[in-house]
Amino acid sequence: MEVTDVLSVADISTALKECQANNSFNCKKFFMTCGLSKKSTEEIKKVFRAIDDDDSGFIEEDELKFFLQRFSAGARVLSDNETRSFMDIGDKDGDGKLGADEFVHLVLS
Ligand SMILES: [Ca+2]
Repeated sequence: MEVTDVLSVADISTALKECQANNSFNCKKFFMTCGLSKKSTEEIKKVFRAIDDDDSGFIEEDELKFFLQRFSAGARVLSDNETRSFMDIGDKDGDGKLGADEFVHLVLS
């Protein structure tokens, strides 16, 4: 499964350009621009599984760091601050990782 099965390459490229500068990543803006926030729960879960590289059922902080590279191999790595604030916004139950339902909620909220 590739994220491009769900999202268009052009929309992904626009979303990546918006957060090219260091520390400019905003997950809400990214989900909006890449088109993910308009997708169905099932499609969002497909993207979740693409980001959950080790198939643990959760996106951990070390996977979140490479979030942008799941969309395009040449994209940058998120900074520690960006990774932490992304996790803080999405991790509703405070277990330090993102579950599929937390991810869907974050994308659609
Ligand atoms: Ca994982």
